[in-house]
Amino acid sequence: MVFGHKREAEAKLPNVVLFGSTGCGKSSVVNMLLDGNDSSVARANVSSRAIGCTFESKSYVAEIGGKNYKVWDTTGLNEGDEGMVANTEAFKQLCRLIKHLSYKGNGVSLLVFVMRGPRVTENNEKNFEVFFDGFCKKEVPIVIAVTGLENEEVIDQWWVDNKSAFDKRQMYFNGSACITATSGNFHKALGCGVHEHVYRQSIPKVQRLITEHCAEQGWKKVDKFTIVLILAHYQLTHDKKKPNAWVARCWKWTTKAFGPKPTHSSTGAEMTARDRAAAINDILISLSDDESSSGDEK
Ligand SMILES: Nc1nc2c(ncn2[C@@H]2O[C@H](COP(=O)(O)OP(=O)(O)OP(=O)(O)O)[C@@H](O)[C@H]2O)c(=O)[nH]1
Ligand SMILES: [Mg+2]
Repeated sequence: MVFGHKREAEAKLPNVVLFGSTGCGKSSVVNMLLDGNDSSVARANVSSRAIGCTFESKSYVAEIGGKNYKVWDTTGLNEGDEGMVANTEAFKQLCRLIKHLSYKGNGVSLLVFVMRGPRVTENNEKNFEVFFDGFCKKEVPIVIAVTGLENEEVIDQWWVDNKSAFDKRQMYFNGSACITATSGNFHKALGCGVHEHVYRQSIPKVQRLITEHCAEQGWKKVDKFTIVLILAHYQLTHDKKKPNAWVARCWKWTTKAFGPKPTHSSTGAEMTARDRAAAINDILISLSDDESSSGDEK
C-alpha cells in the first residue's frame, strides 16, 4: 500500500528527460542532480566503455531546492549503421519514453540535451534535429549541458564564444550550463579527483538548469498517429506529386534518422529504401503497441 502511494506521488512529479550521444555524460549529469540527496538513493551507472553503458531508460527521483523531479537517464544516440544518424534502437527507446510519459504519465516538463564539448559535431546537430525538431516539434522547453569543459580557462566563457555556432545550426536553448560531469582521476597530492574543484562548481549549475526551466505543466505528444499518416500519405503520393511542405519537413527528419531518401535510379537504392521502410515500420509497430496498452492510465 505504501508502495502504491509512493508510486502515485512519483507519477505526479515533473519529468526531466536527458538525451544525447553515447558517452557524452548523461548518467554523470543524473548523478550531479542527485548530489545532496540521501546517499542510499541509487546512482546511475557511469562507464568509459566504448560501446555505451545505459541500455534502457531509467528514472531517478532527485530533490533539488526542496522540490522533487523525476529525472530520466536514456540510452545514448549514436552514429547508426549505414550512414543513419540515430542508432535505431536508442532512438526508438527515446521516442517510446516520450510516448509513455505522454499517454501514461504527466508529460515531459524539460528536455536536457547533453553534449560533450568542446566541439559541436554534425552528429550532435542531427540527433538534436531528429529528436527535438522532428519528434518533439520544438514544443517542450529544452536546455543544454555541455560536459568535458574542465580544461577551459574560464569555463562559462565557452558558451559565450560558441553560442553562435548553435544558432547557425538552429539549435536554440532556454538555458545552458558549461560543466565538467566528472571529478576525474584521484590525485594523491590533492587528496581528491583532478577536476574535483570545477566538478563541485558545476553541480549547482546543472541543478539550476532544472529549477529555472522545468515547466509546471508537462508537454504531451498527442498526435499519436501523425507519423503513420505522414508516412502513409507520402508513400501514397510519392512520385505522383510533390509533397507539401509539412510532409516534406517530417520526411526530412525521418530520413535523417533512418536512412537516405530513396531514389529509383538503381536497384541498390531501392534496397536501401526497403531497409529504411522496414526500420520505420518496426518503430511504428512498437510505438503503437505502447499506445494500445496505455488504456485508462492516460
Ligand atoms: N573528462 C570528462 N569526462 C567525463 C565528463 N562527463 C562524463 N565523463 C566520463 O565519460 C564517460 C561516460 O560517461 P557517462 O556518464 O557514462 O556517459 P553516458 O552519456 O551516460 O554514456 P552512455 O550511457 O553509454 O550513453 C565516463 O568515463 C565519465 O566519467 C566530463 O565532463 N569530462
Ligand atoms: Mg549512461
